[in-house]
Amino acid sequence: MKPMSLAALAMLATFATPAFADSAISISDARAFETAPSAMAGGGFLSITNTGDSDDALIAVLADFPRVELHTTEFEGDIARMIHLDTIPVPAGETVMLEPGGLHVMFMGLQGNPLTEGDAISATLVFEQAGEIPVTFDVVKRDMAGHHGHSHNH
Ligand SMILES: [Cu+2]
Repeated sequence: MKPMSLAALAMLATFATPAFADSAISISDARAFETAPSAMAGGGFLSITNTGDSDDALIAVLADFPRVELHTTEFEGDIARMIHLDTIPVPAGETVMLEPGGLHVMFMGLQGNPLTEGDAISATLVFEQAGEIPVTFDVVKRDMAGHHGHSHNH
C-alpha cells in the first residue's frame, strides 16, 4: 500500500467519528455533598457510561485536595465501612454509578475548608483506556445528592 492510501484511510477514520469520539466514556450527574465545617473528607458522585466496545477502568481522580481516593462502601449490619479501591472497572456498554452508599470519589484532607453548596470542584478523571477526562462536581445539599430516581440511564 502506498503512503497516500494510508493517509486517505486515516482521513476516512477521522471523518467517520464525531468530535471527542476518542473517548468512549461519557460522564453525567457529577456532584458532591456539602460537608460540615469539621469534616475531613467529602464524597463525590457521578455516572460513567462506556459506549465503546472495550472495557475501561477509572484509575484515578485528580483534584486540588491533599488526597483523592476511590472508595466503595460495605455494610456490616448497620455499620458502613469505606474501602479504598485502586480502580473502578467500567465494562464495555455499561454504566457505573458512583452514588451514596456505594462507590464514590473521596476528596480528603479538607481540614477547615468544607465543601459548600454552590461550589464547583474541578477535577480530572483518569481512565486506563480513555485517558484524562475533565469533570466538574457541583456541590449540593446532602438530600439533593441522595435523590433516587435519578439513577436511570439517560
Ligand atoms: Cu469514602
